[in-house]
Amino acid sequence: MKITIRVYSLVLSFFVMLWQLISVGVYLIPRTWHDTAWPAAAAPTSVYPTQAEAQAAGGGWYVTMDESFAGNTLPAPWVPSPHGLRNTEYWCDNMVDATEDGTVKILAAQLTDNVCGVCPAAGDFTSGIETRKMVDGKSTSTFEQAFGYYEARVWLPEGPGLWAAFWLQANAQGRIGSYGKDGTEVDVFESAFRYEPTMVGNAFHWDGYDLFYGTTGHVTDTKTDQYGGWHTYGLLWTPENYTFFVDGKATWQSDAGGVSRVPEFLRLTVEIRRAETGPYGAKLGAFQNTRENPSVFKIDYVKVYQNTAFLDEIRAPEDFKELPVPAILTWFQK
Ligand SMILES: [Ca+2]
Repeated sequence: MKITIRVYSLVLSFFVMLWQLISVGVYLIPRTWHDTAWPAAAAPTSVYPTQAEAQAAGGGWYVTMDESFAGNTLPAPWVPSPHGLRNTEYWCDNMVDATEDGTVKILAAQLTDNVCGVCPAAGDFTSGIETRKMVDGKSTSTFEQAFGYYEARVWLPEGPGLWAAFWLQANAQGRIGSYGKDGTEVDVFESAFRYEPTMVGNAFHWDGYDLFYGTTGHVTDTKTDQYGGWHTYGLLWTPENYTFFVDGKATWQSDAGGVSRVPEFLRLTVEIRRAETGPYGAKLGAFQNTRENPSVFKIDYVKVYQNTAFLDEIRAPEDFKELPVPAILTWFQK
């Protein structure tokens, strides 16, 4: 009986692997990890601070978001990340502070006295800001865009165990098939390298996060300490590829997942780890912050540009065929 089960499970494993290869194809194979800097691509960066200057400069660029968080409340279309348990930490509106000095601050702290009406009183708390909210249980963008140039100026949280990120996400990221063309998580930066402070991570994730999951990542040594000061992180997303920038310098280029063609929303978030290892296998350190420690992720501005040359290439998720997943295979998913 045991042998029979083992044979069945081997046969099933073979078909699961075959399905993965068909579904994810060559994108499961890691691409070359580059350490050399890429030549500067034709991104507008912040040299075009206003719509008038962007348009006057030509090249088809125009401003779609220019948010410097100058007021004392979080401005639309930005909203706090949804309340809830993320991994071991709670994301809570109480950890988003937009009230002072022209920045939005994402706090992180271990608390015993949290009061928000949703989360428990005790635990690890942090949050993020994003341009989507949950409407009737459905992820709905308050701002979204396909292609363009995206840049944030931020001050990374300096405490151990904290992992800040600027990322784009598609409401349809979990659609199986079409690789990442019908929606890819694009990580403009991930600060997972507190003990290698010159490193910056970038990654793509598509076709969900389970059985059919596809991913490619990259770590850049910027040779500059990313902590203790302001830095800009940028993404130029064209129909051909993605180019990442740190402080205006191109660091990596990739067409992983076949390049998303669908509008995506923006997120700037902090996650907490009490394990030593974070993403990219990097040592993150165990979170040990309290309110008194330097655990603040500061966001000074987010700027987004579009280019008239990209508009004809924008698609809806429904323009792509979604592969049906046989029920027996969903059993293997988490
Ligand atoms: Ca897909």
